[in-house]
Amino acid sequence: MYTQAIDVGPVDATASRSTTPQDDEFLKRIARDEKIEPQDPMPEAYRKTLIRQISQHAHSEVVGMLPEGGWITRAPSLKRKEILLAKVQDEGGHGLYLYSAAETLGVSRAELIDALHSGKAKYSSIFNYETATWADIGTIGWLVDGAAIMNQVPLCRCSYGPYARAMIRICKEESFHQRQGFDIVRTLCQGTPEQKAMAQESINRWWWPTLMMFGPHDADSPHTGQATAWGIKRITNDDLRQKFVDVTVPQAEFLGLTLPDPDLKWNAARGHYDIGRINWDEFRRVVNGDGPCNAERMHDRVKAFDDGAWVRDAAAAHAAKAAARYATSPDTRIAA
Ligand code: BYC
Repeated sequence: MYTQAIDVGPVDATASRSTTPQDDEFLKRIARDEKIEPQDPMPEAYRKTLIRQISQHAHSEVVGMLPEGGWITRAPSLKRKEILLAKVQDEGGHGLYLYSAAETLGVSRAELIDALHSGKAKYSSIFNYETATWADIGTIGWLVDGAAIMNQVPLCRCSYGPYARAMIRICKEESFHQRQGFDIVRTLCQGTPEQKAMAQESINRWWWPTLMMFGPHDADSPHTGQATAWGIKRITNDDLRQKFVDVTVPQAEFLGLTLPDPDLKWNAARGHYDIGRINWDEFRRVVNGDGPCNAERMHDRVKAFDDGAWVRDAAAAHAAKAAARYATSPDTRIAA
């Protein structure tokens, strides 16, 4: 449904100022679209920007397991339960690849998780909304994963090698997630009038928060200019949001659903859909901790982390024992 091959165009590294010969060489590599690897020299600000974005992304994947996880036991059939279980596990896996990618920049996982739990680090605003009905699971797959793919496919071309490579597998899995969500919504739309109404009510609640996932308008985005010049972001927030709207409107029409925006209309001159005004006050409230489910999500995440302490302790003890065995007798390596 979504291409894995969005054309991202060349990087315009001229927007970056180089202050040292080393920075100069770095910017030339960015302009040549070379991948920057962990051992390569890089400006400190580039490293920090990547840690910020990759760790926020990792946190979003892990917190994103919570709104859907609560529906695993309530999915309407064994098949739907199996699919949802696999999807939620995939999100956990995405978090792990992304934490690993962030660690290559010299930050520890413990520091990153601490920043999430203390409220210092952000995660996507979208996961602070309630999953009140089964239709919300379909809507998350169709709209939220759909928006995520639109944002993440260009990240497969990001200038930092470990992030770009992690995104390739993540995007393939997200495509499956998007299709399973669309399939749930389509099934509801072809069901009873009550089921279709449930789907419509869900879309009404999720449409605007989904558009907020792409971040503030380009003019109000403090990071887009530099991140684009460094080849981290390859397409801006507004351009990605527009691409998402343009592919999603026909899908909603196909399903017989309406999108809750009276100003949504095709603009033939632009060759795109126009949309109404996004409620940025709501966005800021949710990002700053005052959304419908922020407190609940953070409580559940910290509890899950604390409840899992014994698993981490056991894994660390096992690894230490295996390393000690291997140090005295390298033949034990395979058994370890
Ligand atoms: N929510 O200058 P900007 C998933 C923050 S997981 C919260 O545009 P940037 C899934 C932004 O961090 C989806 N905060 O920043 C998982 C910055 O704050 P700081 C997650 C937001 O970084 C499970 C400030 O606003 N995807 O799909 O250039 C189940 C200024 O913004 C948001 C990713 O993380 C937001 N929506 O661009 C299902 C993708 N938007 O750090 C699905 C990777 C903005 O200055 N990340 N902010 O305090 C990105 O592409 C970019 O980081 C963003 C923001 C487009 C999100």
